[in-house]
Amino acid sequence: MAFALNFELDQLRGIFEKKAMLTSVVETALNEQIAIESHSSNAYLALASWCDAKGMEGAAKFFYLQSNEERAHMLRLFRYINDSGGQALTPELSKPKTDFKDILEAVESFLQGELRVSEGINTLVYIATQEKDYTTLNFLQWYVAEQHEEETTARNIKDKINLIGLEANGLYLIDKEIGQLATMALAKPAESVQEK
Ligand code: OFO
Repeated sequence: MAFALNFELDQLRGIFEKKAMLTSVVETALNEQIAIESHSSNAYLALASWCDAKGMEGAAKFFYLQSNEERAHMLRLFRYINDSGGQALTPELSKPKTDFKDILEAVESFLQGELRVSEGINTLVYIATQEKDYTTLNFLQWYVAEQHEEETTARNIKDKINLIGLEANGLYLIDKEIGQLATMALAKPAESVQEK
């Protein structure tokens, strides 16, 4: 009788517990990346708010969008960890920088943020390779491509600011240029990552 009961309990556990497919090293590294993406989302929200307060509507639109994208990247990691039998951890938020000398400093902080994200992704790729976790390696390829794109965008905006300059109506033109990037991004199909 006791044997039959234990057998049934084991079967029930099998239904409710997903088999862990991640090593604890990979799961910890993925959770660390969640914290990085979450911080980026928060930092870009602060950037958007600073632009809004300075009357730069185009740049504000761009950074609000970037903030949403980073949250989507964080959720993609959440889903992956939990779908792989691990547990995604909601990260603690550190206070982001909320004031900037000018739009050039704001964009520089965006570029530095993206470089930090790329560093995190590269570390994850290294760890997944060491752990021979080829499924995670495959999952990370999307992030590798995304980071290449985002770093290029940040560098292009910085180059444009340096080219146009902040004098005369430069700020107006820069704001318009950055706003156009947001409009173009919004015209693309939305990210397919959703909260459960
Ligand atoms: Fe998710 O950090 Fe850039 O895109």
